[in-house]
Amino acid sequence: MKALESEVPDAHFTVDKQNVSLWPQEPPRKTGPCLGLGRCLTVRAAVVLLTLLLVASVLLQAILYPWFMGTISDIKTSAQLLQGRVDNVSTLRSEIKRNSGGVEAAGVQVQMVNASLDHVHSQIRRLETSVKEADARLQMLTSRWEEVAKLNAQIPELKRDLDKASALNAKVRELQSGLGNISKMLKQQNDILQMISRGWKYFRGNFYYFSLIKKTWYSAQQFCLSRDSHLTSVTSESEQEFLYKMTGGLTYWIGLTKAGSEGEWYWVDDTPFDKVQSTRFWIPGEPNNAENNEHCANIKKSSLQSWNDVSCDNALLFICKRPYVPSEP
Ligand SMILES: [Ca+2]
Repeated sequence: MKALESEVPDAHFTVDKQNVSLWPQEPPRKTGPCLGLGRCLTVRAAVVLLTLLLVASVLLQAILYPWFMGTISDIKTSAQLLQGRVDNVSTLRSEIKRNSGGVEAAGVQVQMVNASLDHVHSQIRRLETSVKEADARLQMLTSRWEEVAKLNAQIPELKRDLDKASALNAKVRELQSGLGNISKMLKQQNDILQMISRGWKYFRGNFYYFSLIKKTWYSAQQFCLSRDSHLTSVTSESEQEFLYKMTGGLTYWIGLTKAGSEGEWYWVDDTPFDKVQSTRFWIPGEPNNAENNEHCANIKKSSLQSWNDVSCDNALLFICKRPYVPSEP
């Protein structure tokens, strides 16, 4: 029995200063001797095995714990580093986001700038076109200006020519006027010559016809009317002188008459009768209205005082008078 007790291993040992006991301190309760030798051996082997396993486990723990702890610490450190990197990555991402926003904004600005540049380019092209047009116009104006300058240089010469032409024109007008006057005078002379050729005398704007036959005063007036004239009136001393000189002492009817014995003397061609002036043309003592029947006047003498009143029924030579009216050219 004692040999068996000494073969029982000590179930008490120390790990990490802790007392480890596989069973209580007290020695196992003494049981009765093994019921069988085989069965007792099996129990002991199991105990040993368990003990070995336990020891191995403790040893493993003792060896592996620090390693695990180190590994965990490394892992923690690595995790912290990773966390730091992750943080850095998110910071970078947010920065990238921010930057990408900026880049987008910059892209928009670049597009705007490009659009502005396009606009500026189109304006520059337009300006270039305008400048070309202006240049062309300027060239045209310059050429025209040169033409104007040439014409301007010719102006004094043209002015002199114009003055000459003007003077010539005035002379031509003068000559034309002279020619017109000459033409008129020729026409007048022609008219006068024609009348003279028909037996009329011309004196100061009037034609006078001295008849060759005798008629009563009324018939003589009718004759004169048929020749666009009247028996003559006497309106001035010079006319009176012309007439009495032309009569040559013969008696001629003149156009002086009165309406009845009480009537006033009047000229048959409607010339106003100047009673005062006419006083000098009567033969002294005339008009005497002999027998109250002398209502027509004649030129009886070749002198200024030549008029006499006689009966209108007498047959006498007569003088027609017709004012000269220039015929239209
Ligand atoms: Ca008389």
